[in-house]
Amino acid sequence: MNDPQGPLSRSIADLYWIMFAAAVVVLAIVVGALVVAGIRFRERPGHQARQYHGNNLLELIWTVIPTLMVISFSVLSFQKLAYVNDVDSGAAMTIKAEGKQWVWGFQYPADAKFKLSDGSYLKAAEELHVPAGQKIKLELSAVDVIHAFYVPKLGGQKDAVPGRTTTMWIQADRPGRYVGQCIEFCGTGHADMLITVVAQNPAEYAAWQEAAVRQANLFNDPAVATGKQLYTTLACAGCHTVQGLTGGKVGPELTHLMSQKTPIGGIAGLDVNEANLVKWVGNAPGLKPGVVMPAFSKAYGGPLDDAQILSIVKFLETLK
Ligand code: HEC
Ligand SMILES: [Cu+2]
Repeated sequence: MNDPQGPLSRSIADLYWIMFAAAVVVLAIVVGALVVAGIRFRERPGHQARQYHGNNLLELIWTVIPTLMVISFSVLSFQKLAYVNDVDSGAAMTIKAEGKQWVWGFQYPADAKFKLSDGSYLKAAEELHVPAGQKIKLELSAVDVIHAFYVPKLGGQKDAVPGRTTTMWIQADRPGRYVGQCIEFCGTGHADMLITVVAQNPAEYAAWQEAAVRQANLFNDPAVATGKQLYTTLACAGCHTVQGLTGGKVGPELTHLMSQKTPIGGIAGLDVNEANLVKWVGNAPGLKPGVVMPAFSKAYGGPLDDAQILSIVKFLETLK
């Protein structure tokens, strides 16, 4: 909150600092007067402390000034509330954020850009991508208990309540990663219920959105399901680990295969991509004589046809 990175959080912080400054001034005056009075009017040799009963001027001052202060704070707050609650005007897009023990899920708008091959629209968890410099409306809901959305640098906080929809908005001045947190205690995993908002400039945003849709479509591809089925039922499972799926120890772990920088089998030039994976799974010994991984392509005496190999590779491509 003391490092606002967008118009909404800045406007909230501004109001906060005005109130804080006023509170500091009041504190200084009250404590100052207390100290001065304590020293000046104390009982001491040659000075007799006196009892006062009422002082109209003083009482007027300390009634009128605080009243005026409270009224001006109220006016400022109500003005600000109108700005904070205006989620619609000028909003570039609406994203649904759903709180669930203990993760935030994000549903991107029903816009052609976010459309997936199965007709649904892009979804993600924990990380929310937004265009920098644009107002984003959030529609909050909750599945189980009350959660609250809060990314301090980009906006205020708002509860996500089961059974209803609440709205808020966020905006980032500049590209960057902004961290936030569920701010309503929601159970044992509450502290892990993190939010990362990634604000990007238009070109980066378009690139991310295209890649995210492509990646999500991989999972919608029926070939991926077939490939996963083949991978788990064939010998692959006995030799390779994919976390959460298989635990083989003979070959290298494949959990993050697609993020791997080294080429397949360590063979120079055989970078990890679809075409090379098809070759490798089809006929590993042909590419690396002596390797224990057998050839899987029928063409090399294995059990699988080209379509089956391609679907295994489609599944491997989901391992990021
Ligand atoms: C008998 C054990 C065995 C079986 C069965 C097996 N592999 Fe392998 N696999 C290996 C070994 C060992 C390597 C490492 C080869 C090397 O780098 O020399 C490997 C390498 C790989 C690689 C390249 C990994 C990398 O980082 O270089 C992929 C991808 C792969 N296997 C996928 C599969 C798939 C898919 C199947 C099932 C269709 C399968 N493997 C079946 C043992 C096996
Ligand atoms: Cu929560």
